Amino acid sequence: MARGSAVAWAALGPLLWGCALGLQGGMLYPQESPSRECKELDGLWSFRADFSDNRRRGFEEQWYRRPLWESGPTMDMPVPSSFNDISQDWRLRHFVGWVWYEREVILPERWTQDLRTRVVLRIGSAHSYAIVWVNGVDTLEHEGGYLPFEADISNLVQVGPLPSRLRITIAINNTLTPTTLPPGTIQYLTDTSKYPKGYFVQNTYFDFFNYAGLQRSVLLYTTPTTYIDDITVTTSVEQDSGLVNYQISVKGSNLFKLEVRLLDAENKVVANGTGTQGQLKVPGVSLWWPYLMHERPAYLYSLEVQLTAQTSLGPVSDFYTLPVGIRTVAVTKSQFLINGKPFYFHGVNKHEDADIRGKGFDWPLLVKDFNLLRWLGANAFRTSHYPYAEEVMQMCDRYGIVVIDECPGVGLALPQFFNNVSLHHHMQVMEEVVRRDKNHPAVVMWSVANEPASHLESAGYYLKMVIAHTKALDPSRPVTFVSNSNYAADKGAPYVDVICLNSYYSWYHDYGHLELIQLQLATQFENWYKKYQKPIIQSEYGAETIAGFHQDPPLMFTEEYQKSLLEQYHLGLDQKRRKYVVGELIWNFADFMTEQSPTRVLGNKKGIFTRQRQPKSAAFLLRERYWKIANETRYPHSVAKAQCLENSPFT
Ligand code: BDP
Repeated sequence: MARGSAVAWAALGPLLWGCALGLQGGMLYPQESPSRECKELDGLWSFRADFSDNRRRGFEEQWYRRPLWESGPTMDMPVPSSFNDISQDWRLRHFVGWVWYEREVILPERWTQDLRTRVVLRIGSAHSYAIVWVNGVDTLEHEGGYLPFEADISNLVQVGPLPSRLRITIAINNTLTPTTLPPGTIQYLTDTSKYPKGYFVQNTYFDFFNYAGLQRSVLLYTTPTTYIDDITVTTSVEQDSGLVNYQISVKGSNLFKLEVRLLDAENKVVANGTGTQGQLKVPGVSLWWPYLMHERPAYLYSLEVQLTAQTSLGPVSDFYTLPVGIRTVAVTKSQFLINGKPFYFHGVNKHEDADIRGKGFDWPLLVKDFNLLRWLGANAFRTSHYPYAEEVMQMCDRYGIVVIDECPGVGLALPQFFNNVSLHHHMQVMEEVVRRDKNHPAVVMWSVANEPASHLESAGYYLKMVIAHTKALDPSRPVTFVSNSNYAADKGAPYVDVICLNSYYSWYHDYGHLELIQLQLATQFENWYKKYQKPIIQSEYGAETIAGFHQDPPLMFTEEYQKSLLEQYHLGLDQKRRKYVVGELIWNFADFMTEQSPTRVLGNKKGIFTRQRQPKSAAFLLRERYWKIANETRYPHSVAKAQCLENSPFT
């Protein structure tokens, strides 16, 4: 596709699932419907870390065979949560190896007696490698910590006289190796004058704490035995009509009928169709617009899919409803277009991170964060540096927060990490990310990595392959990775659609010299644009700031320094903003936990909010800027401005 003209991804048609390396089946978010039931297994689980020298006692003694308490002492562990900050045991906080979770559950009789019911066990995420047993039977394994996986356990629950009591055991290993994503290394320290025999440490090459455990919900859900396995939707716009292309995969039988209806936000049917694929036309469409870009942002239709099928045991029906936002995404050599209008990313980078729960999903935190994003006037974030919980993505669709969806390709810092095994795994992870998030209108771009050592030749080939694979999986969205390399040395940039750059002027070098920021930023932008002629996003910038530290004239680590650094960046960004710079994402939304080191004071403090989500002075500065930019870039201009003022209780 020639550069220079707008590349409109949405027009390229449905996803090419033939390109997948080996994923079986879809990963539709579990939902209740007339044909489906869900049973959440959140709450207290029994937990035991395997502190044995080789960390393998659990396997040697087969802890999955009997209730966990019979194998030794267990503790209560909340799910979802990281296990690290829950107890008073320092060994558990830093634990590397296998931990064991267990929970008993009683199933309703209708789940076990009706053989037209399919029972599925789904784990929202388990960081990083997981093995699952049901009643002692090896059921499921999964590698990778930030994506869901599931197994059909019907044949385990629908046998025997009293099968409805289930014991679910999950062993999780948080060790990171050169072929995991993120990668890591285990270093044995062999100097016996300093370290006991067998002493090792986990080295990571990224800047967040390697929280682990069952960090997202675990649940059981049912479908009929012939069921809607997957739905893929892409959208485009033709004059004032929206076009919704759908593709549905059905499993369990070939004898079925599919009916689809598209409903608007008032539950009025606006289009319908039949069969496994088709196109729905919506005249007078209400488009999905980002927050603050339009007077009616985040408009969602509902795609109702109804399946009726014949099975050997009689007829079954299945119902699934998918929220659909109709919008287009396109990139020119200097713009990022949503619905054909220039979109400027004014937002944040986040982490899944909070006191006590670590990376555990938490509803109050979710809603608080979205209220803060709205308050800030942020219209976008990047899922730095791994895919976030599905509930977060759903909120983005509903609130109009645009997402750059990043996979856990972070810490690819050493040459040995660019090997064939890692490449294959990385491609598979992209398949899992795309499979899970492909239908979210909020997701406008995939990011395959953060700050890989992209100056290496091997990294160039590796990134080329991962990006090409992601584009083949989803031709409907642009693809990027986030670089901190020099423009002349970077080997991955030729393959991306948008250049994303991290730079820390006056922080990691030229400490304290705020006066250099504008010059250095201008040089950065000009060099990259001259070489690649692609739109650029400043994907990270920021300064470490301890809330409550003050100094004027500004000194590093104070709130005044963070504000001044931001101001200088903003002056630099404004020089290029209407030319080819299409976004700015602050590092970071909130303070977050990292490994201990002499350069981190109880974690990374570059948040504009504290870890407890209280604003530092910079939050007010950023808020003023984001609302100002929103007022300049909104569509249609007159209506939306009034709306914005109404919506903001603080202006
Ligand atoms: C960037 C990384 C990010 C770090 C940040 C920092 O992408 O993960 O947390 O630096 O040092 O290079 O604060």
